[in-house]
Amino acid sequence: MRLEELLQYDSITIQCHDNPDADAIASGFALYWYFQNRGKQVRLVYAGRNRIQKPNLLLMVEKLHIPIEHVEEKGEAQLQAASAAAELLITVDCQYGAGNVTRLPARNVAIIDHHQTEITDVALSEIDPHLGSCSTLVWSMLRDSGCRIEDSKVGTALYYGLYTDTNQFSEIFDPLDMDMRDALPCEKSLITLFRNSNLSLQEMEIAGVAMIRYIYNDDYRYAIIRSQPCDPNILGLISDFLIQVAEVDSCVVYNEIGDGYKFSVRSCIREVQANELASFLAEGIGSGGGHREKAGGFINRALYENVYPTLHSEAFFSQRLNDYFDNCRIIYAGEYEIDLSDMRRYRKKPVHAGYVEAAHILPIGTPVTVRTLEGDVDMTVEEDLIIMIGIRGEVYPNHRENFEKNYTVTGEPYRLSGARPRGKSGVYEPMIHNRATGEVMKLAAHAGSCIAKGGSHIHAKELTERVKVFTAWDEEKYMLGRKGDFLAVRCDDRHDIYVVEREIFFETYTPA
Ligand SMILES: [Mn+2]
Repeated sequence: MRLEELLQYDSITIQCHDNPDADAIASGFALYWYFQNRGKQVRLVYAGRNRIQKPNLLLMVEKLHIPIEHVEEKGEAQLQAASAAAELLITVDCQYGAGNVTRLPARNVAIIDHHQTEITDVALSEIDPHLGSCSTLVWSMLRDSGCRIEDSKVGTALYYGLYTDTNQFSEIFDPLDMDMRDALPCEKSLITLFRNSNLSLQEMEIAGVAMIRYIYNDDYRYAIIRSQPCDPNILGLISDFLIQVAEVDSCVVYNEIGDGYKFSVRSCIREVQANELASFLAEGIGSGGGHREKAGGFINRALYENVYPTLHSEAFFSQRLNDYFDNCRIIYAGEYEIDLSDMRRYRKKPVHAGYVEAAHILPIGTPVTVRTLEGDVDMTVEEDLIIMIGIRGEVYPNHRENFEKNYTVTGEPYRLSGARPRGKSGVYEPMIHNRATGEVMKLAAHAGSCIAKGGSHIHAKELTERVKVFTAWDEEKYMLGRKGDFLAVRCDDRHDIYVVEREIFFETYTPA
């Protein structure tokens, strides 16, 4: 759905979920601003028994002049008036008809949300559960409709919406979220103010009580804490505290919220990457991700109850963590003696790739970040830096000598194909950010085509379990292999061990 489609209506009511949080308020506020600037009659409302009372939200509303109104449930007439007069009702950060939002009467309905899709019968819907915040979704819709956010009040609101929904950005993982964080005009002093009015005394007590009871596994040195219902930021607070305990190498802190479980993950050992553990915990029943040390996620109640109808949540998290540690082999490639007896020989096919000679597009010494669906890759432009774009749009640095040995330049322009689609918004194209100037360019637009010379031989076998490989060239970060992926080792270097994703493997290698 595009925002322009909603311009056919002249009077519009925007509704946040009940007990609105910063993300819902920010999303609603940005839409309010958009429609008001286009001459529409707009209202921004929320319903439910409780008025906004968290100090940070009260400050946000006051300092950013957000015209949000509370419509009370008991005043049926008022409820009717709030939306019935409007031609269109838009629910933000929630889905019309779902349990966390009071159903207001409406002539036409639209949904803009970033939770798992729950309501499927509303045609005017934009739901993208990949995103860390609904603010990001609204921001990208505004951008797609050619609208630039120059108003720093709106910018600050959206920034704070993402900030609070991703535990102060520590649990951010989608590239669009990072794009918004970097692009918005934002009054940082206000963020500081909001951030330090985040907890009520009651919530401090909840955090304290939560820390008295924990599950600890001394084989795997993990801890789990379940907290009473509280603002999700408190999960981050508790887990930041818990991970500092000497006996704890990784931890999960979670609580129950209306439609599922929200959790934070922390790790302080290289064998467990918090983002990978978070996505493992939520696999098939939600979403999770973040950074190596800090991550988080969400588990959808309906999906959970489908898969684990009788399991209570403490048991779920313990079992899932045990499964995570039990069923995984760790390979330190530098010292690992690989057994070739059950591996087959394969040869690299002459696959197409893209390459960018970095020094041709930016001055030598420029710090750059290449942003892809898989994450950010930082590099510095050097004379011989070649940035490669693989068959799935994945990006990695190479050096001229290695490049010339392994690839033939075709002389044709490069066309990005095969990149992984990302939700409804389609493909996220790799972008190169000049960190010195803030300039952003599409990487593929500057790429030429090349073909792998092929011929290089490897031994490989299909994985029957999860494997983490610390390659010989990166001992800090592992490559994860799942069942069905391939473990590979170069024939001419028994310590050059790595993992190739199943699909990429078949596209790249052929039996020798
Ligand atoms: Mn949200």
